[in-house]
Amino acid sequence: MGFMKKLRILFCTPPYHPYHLADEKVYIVEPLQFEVLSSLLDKQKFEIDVLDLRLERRQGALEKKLGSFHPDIFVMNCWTLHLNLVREALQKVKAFDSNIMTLVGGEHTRINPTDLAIVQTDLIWMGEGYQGFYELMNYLYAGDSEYRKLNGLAYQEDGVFISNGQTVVDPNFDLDTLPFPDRSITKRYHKKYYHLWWKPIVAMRTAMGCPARCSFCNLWKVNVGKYLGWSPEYIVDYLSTLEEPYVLFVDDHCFGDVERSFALGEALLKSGLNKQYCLYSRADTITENPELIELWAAAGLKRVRMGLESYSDETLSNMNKHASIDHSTKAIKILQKHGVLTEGLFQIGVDYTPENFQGMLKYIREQKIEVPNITVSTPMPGTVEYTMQKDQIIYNEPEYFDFQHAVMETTLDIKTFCHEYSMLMIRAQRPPQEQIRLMGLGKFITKMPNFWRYFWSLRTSYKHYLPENRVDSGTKKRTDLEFLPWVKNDQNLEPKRQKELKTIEKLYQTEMAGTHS
Ligand code: B12
Ligand code: SF4
Repeated sequence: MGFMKKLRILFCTPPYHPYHLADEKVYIVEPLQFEVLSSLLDKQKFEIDVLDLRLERRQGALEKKLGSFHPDIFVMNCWTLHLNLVREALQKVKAFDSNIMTLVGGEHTRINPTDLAIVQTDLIWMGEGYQGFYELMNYLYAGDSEYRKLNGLAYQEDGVFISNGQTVVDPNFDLDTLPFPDRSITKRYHKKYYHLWWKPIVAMRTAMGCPARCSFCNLWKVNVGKYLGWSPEYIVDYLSTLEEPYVLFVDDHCFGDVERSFALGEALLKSGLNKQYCLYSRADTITENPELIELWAAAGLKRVRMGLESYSDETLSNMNKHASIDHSTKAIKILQKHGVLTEGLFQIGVDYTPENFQGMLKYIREQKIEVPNITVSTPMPGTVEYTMQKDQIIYNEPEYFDFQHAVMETTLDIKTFCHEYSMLMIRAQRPPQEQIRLMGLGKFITKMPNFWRYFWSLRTSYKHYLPENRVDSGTKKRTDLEFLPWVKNDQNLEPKRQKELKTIEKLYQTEMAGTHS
């Protein structure tokens, strides 16, 4: 196809699903992935708009936007829990106008692209978009079929999907040459984005990947397991362009390269930006580098989202966490010493008994963890745990994969499990007077009711476990979807690329077979 005028691209986020428990009650953060993709495009050729369906919750919002903007290309991102929502949106788009080209990428298409190999999808992107997306769009603009050769792309042709395999960022690629994320496309939503009581908040990525290898996580698998980051100068330059007082660094492990972390801390301190930062970090990095926290606290670090996972060393070891309860406890103390809040990320097991719930509560209370964030251990597609436990999954509809539903049989009956889970969240909260001190009275009054609604929703979530949704129910699902065959394009590949694809496939192993079709 050849386009003479500007191509209209509509980027669309999936909405929250009624089953998603940590939804707008807790956070809505900007779709950084679209800002990144937009930044790569030539605005002489493309007209871009964004529809954030987490904010535009009125019935028919998508259809209305399709009518007013009428895109040439409709782009969505898809995580595992979004699969059905994305499929539904694509069906709507094609029903509105079958000529609109549909393109999907994101976390789930990196892991299990075949789950979107449906008639309504034209193109699937697998992996990071920093390299390749620009070429893809330029080829489409020029009506040049050469786009079919791009790494990272799967395209529908003659009733099959032809896949060129996942793309990875070249480790020699200088990330600092990339333009800043294009926040002009989300401008009308900026004041509406928040994370807990921080509003308005901006999201920034300073690094990709993680040097650790936890069995329940697949974030370390991006870019063939390498940790890649932007320079402190680039990060500070971008932050200087932003008005928002709060910044969420979305990196999987922001302190993954300790030397860089010190340099970044220094640069932030020197910059005098006067912003408040929240980031993700492993506990052992903090324990081993307490001066890093001292430096960062001086630069504005206020909150660390730390994967503490459990109160038991045995469980941590089973998760291949390579960190102990001793690390967790020491890291919490270091953060507290410097006035940085610990957002402790924990997982409860489906085998939990009342004693286990008590054990976790005891640990959280003893450590005085300011922001306990407790999820349900879930074998996510693409992880080692998934490979080991996939036969035990009894609820495999994508909506359940939000880390807040038990996708495997629970030891307790499900109603008791949800009750215990909800009570744990409630009991783990710090006393109101302390919370008022942490977030201020105004925020406490406006935000707390939502948080309590969220805790309460955990209690009633047992209602989501419908018998007909069980794998063994014999119910036939989603008969309205037609899946197409998936063919790997391994013609004329350079030896380097062949080797890369083999390594990627090994990393993901059986997951590539498709889990949710
Ligand atoms: C920030 C964040 C959020 C924000 C939302 C941000 C957003 N963009 O919408 C908030 C805090 C709201 C959030 C909530 C949740 N999150 Co979250 N979140 C993240 C986090 C930390 C960073 C995402 C991000 O912005 N990355 C930076 C951007 C630039 O990278 P990216 O999204 O990967 O995009 C790149 C490529 O993937 C690609 N790409 C992406 N989309 C597309 C589309 C096309 C067409 C193309 C070509 C390319 C492309 O291009 C980009 C540049 O290379 C990730 C961890 C991670 N590393 O991804 C988890 C993550 C995405 N979250 C996850 C989950 C499970 C959740 C929650 C369920 C957690 C919970 N229980 O509350 C909820 C679900 C909310 C919902 N219902 O949608 C999981 C998803 C797992 C999976 N396999 O699907 C992740 C991967 C974390 C994890 N532990 O594994 N999250
Ligand atoms: S430390 Fe965090 S990001 Fe790194 S592999 Fe483990 S869970 Fe994933």
